[in-house]
Amino acid sequence: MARRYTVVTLFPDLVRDAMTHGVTGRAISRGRCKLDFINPRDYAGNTRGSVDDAPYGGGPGMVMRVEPLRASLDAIKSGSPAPFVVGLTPQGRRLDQAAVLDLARHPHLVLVAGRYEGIDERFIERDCDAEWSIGDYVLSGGEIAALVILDAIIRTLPDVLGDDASAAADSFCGGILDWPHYTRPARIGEQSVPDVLLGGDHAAIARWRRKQALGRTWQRRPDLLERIALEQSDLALLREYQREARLAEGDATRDC
Ligand code: 9D3
Repeated sequence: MARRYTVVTLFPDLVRDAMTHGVTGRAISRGRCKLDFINPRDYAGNTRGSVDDAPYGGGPGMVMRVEPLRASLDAIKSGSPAPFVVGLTPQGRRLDQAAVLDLARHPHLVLVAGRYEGIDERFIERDCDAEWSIGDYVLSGGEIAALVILDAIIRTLPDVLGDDASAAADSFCGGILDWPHYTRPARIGEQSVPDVLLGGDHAAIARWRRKQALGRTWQRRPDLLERIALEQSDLALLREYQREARLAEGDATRDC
C-alpha cells in the first residue's frame, strides 16, 4: 500500500503548495504516497474557540492548546495500524538520514507542526510517539520542518527517484560528502574541469571522485569521518589527498 502522510497544521496551503513541485509532487501525482491535512483551527471547539492561549507562569507569546490538537488526531480517519505521530519542536532530537530512513518505514505518519511559542507539553507527552527537530536554528513554526522531513522521506521510497542509481547513491554516499561536479564547458576563463574527468578512464575517474569525497569530508566535516570505518583503500586515498593538500598549503604560504 502507498504510504500516507498527514500534516496537522494551521497553514495547510503552505505545506501543500511546496509539495507539488519536483520529486515530491510526482510521487504524489503517481500515487506512490498520499498527503492530507488537518487544520486544528477546524477543531478549536465551542468552549474557547481558539487554537492558542497564554502560557501558565506568564511570559511572552502563546501556547498551542491541547484540545484542538487532540481533536485533530481523532479526526484522522485511519485504518490499522495506528499512525505514528511525530511532534515537531526545537526541543526534539536532531534529524539525520538514519532518522529519515527510520521514519520512512511507517505506513502512516502524522506530522504535527506547531506555531507560536510552543505546544502544550501534555500533547507531546500523551499523544506523540516521537519528537523531532530539524536542526539548531530558529524557525517560525513546524511547517518547514514537516516539508524537510517529507521531502527527505519521499525520495527514499521505492520507484520515486528517476533512476535506481540516484536512490542507491543517496544511501551509499550517506556518511560522507559528495565529490565535486562539473558540466560543459570544460573551460570558463581560468577555471578548468580537472583533466581526469575529460578522459575516458573510468577507473581513474572513480578513484579521483572517491578521493575528493573523502578529502573534502576530512576538510569540511571531520565529525562524519569519525563515525565510519574506512577501508584500507580509502585510507590510502585520503592520505594521498592530505599530502597534496599540505603541499598546496605550503605553496600558498610561500606565495605570501
Ligand atoms: C525562545 C525559545 N525558542 C525556542 C528555541 C522559542 C521558539 C522558537 C521557534 C519556539 C518555537 C519555534 C518554532 N519552531 C518550530 O516549531 C520548530 C523547529 C525549529 O525552530 N527549528 C528546528 N526544528 C524545528 S521543528 C519545529
